[in-house]
Amino acid sequence: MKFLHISDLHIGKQLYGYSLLEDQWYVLGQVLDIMEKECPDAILIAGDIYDKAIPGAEAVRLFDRFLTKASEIRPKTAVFVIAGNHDSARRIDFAGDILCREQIYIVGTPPENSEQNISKVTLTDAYGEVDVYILPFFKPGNLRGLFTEEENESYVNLSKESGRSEYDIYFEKLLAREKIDFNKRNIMLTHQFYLPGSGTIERTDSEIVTVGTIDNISAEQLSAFEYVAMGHIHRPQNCGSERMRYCGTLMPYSLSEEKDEKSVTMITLNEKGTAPEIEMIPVKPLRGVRKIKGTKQEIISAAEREKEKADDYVSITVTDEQPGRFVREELGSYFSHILEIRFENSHIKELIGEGSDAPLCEDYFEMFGRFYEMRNGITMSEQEKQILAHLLGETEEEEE
Ligand SMILES: [Mn+2]
Repeated sequence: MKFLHISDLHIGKQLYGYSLLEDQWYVLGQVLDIMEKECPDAILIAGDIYDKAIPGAEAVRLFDRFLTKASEIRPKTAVFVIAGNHDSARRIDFAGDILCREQIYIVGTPPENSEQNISKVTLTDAYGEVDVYILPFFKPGNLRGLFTEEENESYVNLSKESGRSEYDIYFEKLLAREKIDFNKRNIMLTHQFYLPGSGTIERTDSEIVTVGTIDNISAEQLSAFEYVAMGHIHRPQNCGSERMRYCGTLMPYSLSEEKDEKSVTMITLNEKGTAPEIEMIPVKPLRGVRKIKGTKQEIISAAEREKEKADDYVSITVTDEQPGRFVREELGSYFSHILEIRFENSHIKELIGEGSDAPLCEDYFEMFGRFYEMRNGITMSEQEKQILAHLLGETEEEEE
């Protein structure tokens, strides 16, 4: 049985104010092509469908289009979708009971009371049955209704005494309620912060990072599953084992992902007891995300040589001592998607000190002056100072 695994679509996300919808459709189009070519039995979408709990209309339309196209592919591919921490669980649940008739299994809300279990769908191939567990993102508070008051109290105490996170303990209790048949092959689709037994996880700047280890879960709790399709971490990587994997995003969502190779993970399950075959199928972004540094002339010469990269999302650091006043306008004719322009020269180093933060000052006029110098590498002109003084005067009046 063959599965594709993707996650963290973050449809509707913006990068420094640029809409990424066109880029997102471009990579989702490649996913549809891979589905056509590889004919998987199912695609697993491991959470963070949207970037926000209330996504924009265009974002919803884009995912609707993807599901429609996916459902038209023959032979039929089952689609499994869970909510991530960025999604609204209840909104993701919309029309779930109807969609499952099309073999689109969307689960937003984790089990909430003692009657409910983790959603499960059983698929069959020549080697027998595969149970797919569909567990959307949960916080410990979402699972309290599954247990008695005394149990909940004891779990919280256990967390305090043992130093294990409440997430880790609640996940253990959640799994223990399921009657998982490990004579069969089992798949888990999940969106939590799992950590491997040893080693670490490589994070990126496009995830929301929580402080410390408040939300981590030991991935070893899932070691008896044939494959665990994880979402949440944006850089593709295994979580302690080949069979537990964060597939990562389909495209870079921060400058820290400049060198990431994005892909769709393909999993082939054979007979129970044999290791699954794992393959990464590369996905190319419509536009790259990259950092550029040099003098204006160096940057422009490189841009002229590499015209095909003119539409990349770029963070540019200009190192000229006298960069001039219209750097953004000048570079704007070579790059269509400038994320930011930074300056680095002796003047700025003197201002902020090598490797130290700029000193705080109380005076708004002086503070803005420093900011201006840092951004532009030159001081304000007399006319600009007058404009600033006028604006500061206005805001002071408003505050009163
Ligand atoms: Mn995410």
